[in-house]
Amino acid sequence: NNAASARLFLALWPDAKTRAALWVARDLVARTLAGQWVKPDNLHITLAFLGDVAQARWPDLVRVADGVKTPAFSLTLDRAEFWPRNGIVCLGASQTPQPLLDLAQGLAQGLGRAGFALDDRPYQPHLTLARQGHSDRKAWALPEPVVWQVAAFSLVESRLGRAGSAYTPRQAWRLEN
Ligand code: 2AM
Repeated sequence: NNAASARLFLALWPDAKTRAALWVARDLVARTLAGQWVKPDNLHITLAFLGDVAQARWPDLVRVADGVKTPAFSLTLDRAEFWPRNGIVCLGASQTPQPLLDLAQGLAQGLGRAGFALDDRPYQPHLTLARQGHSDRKAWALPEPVVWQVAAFSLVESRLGRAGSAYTPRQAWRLEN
């Protein structure tokens, strides 16, 4: 990473209250299985992963985000999942709100039109709790779902440090009420 570019992604970034609730759920899940746990400040749901973006492209990115008009929505994370394919332990929703899908799709389309390279895997909203996980179960219900009032999305920078990745929100966009 040099100063002229940054590793970026667009994400749902939890407010303090939601982050605290996520941490409670994470503690419960952490009791039952092993993995490399994500730090509390890093918890998020990716909307679109951009990778290294040159500074000169930032205005184009902002324009795409400005152009997306989706309503605010409520997201209920009610299940934990283990994905044996890549070892990810995450929270998910048994009911994905349509505005979340619209938001991710709107961003992907706008970014594609603006010439940003995105991976073409189908969007699967998830909040990663741990990587390199091990579990016998593939999915289970959370005793207490986390209800997240999603009112904004963020452009987040990822920097690799000695203590692992640190994610910093750089800009936020409010969803329409
Ligand atoms: P993950 O949690 O499933 O690993 C920062 O790396 C965020 O971007 C993570 O939430 C990660 O998802 C997500 N992401 C999506 N596509 C990615 C990719 N191709 N490479 C790295 N991270 C990606």
